[in-house]
Amino acid sequence: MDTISLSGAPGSPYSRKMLAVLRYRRIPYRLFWPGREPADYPAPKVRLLPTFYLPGDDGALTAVTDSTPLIRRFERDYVGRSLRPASPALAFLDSLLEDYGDEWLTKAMFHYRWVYKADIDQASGVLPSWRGTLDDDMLAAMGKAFSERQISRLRYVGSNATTGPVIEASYVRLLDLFENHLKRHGFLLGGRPGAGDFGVFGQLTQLAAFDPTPTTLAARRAPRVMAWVQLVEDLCGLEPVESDWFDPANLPDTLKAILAETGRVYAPLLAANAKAVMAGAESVETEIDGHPWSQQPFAYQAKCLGWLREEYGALGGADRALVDAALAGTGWAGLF
Ligand SMILES: N[C@@H](CCC(=O)N[C@@H](CS)C(=O)NCC(=O)O)C(=O)O
Repeated sequence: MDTISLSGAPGSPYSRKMLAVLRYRRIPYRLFWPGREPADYPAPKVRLLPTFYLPGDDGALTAVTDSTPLIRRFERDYVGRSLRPASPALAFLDSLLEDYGDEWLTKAMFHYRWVYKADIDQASGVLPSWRGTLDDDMLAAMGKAFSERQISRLRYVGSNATTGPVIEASYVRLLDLFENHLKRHGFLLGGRPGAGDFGVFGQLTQLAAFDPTPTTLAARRAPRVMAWVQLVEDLCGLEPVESDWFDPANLPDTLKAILAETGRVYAPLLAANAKAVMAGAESVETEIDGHPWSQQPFAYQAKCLGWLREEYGALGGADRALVDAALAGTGWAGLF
């Protein structure tokens, strides 16, 4: 099996997501710290972490980003230990959960890290130190430059004085709901992890295991979630079987409650964002969880909704009915 090369960093949720995927799938990899890639490696179109270096159509190495399609590509390229349920209905719910982790929970991750002083201070010291050896002056200067840049980007994830309380309340609800689910089940969709677990895991490696403010919340209310994050980091020893997946006709209430939470916050954002992108509007103005929400439109998330709609549209009648039943009464109803 070829060894896959990637660059990534410990403070990048999507790097942690993909490293955990590679370990679980037992795909051999070589990780480079950003800036330490071999000199002849190609540069990606957009510098994002992680970046994978994979053979293109002509066999030459190309730089590829975006974790969700990469997970799908590895599903095709490597057999066994699949992240995707065979049931199309369950696979759709898996996609929904992955997207929620990647695109909604990341708001909480970025928000807590770059709004609270304790979190800013810790990140400003630790994150630049991943780049290599730095003396005190250099570290202080890099920490300051890095945090100023990231704080100026809070608007991209939609964290501001109006939305902050909505983001925080939704993180706390997720902790409680996931904690409750983990009393009976090892993963979101049963006894084996799906892509959605890794999407949620990536963000939780920061929220529940690094940044002090959200990690303290997790420690107080969700010990099982903290333990889960530690376990999912390396699932190479898990031996999954097909029957580990939930029966989509018989989903536990604890999962339905998590799906309802994703529909409560992420579904209205996706709908309003897609409208704003289509209309070329300057900002997304909507209501989430009964509170005003205002942020700049995000073209990528309009694509996310497009992909989810495509997957839903490809479901057969019986699978569609199962998905509709799982999402009935949540904010997702009517979006597909
Ligand atoms: N959709 C991408 C998102 C990747 C992403 O946003 N990565 C962040 C770090 S976790 C990044 O590299 N941001 C650019 C920067 O910080 O300059 C994926 O799933 O891989």
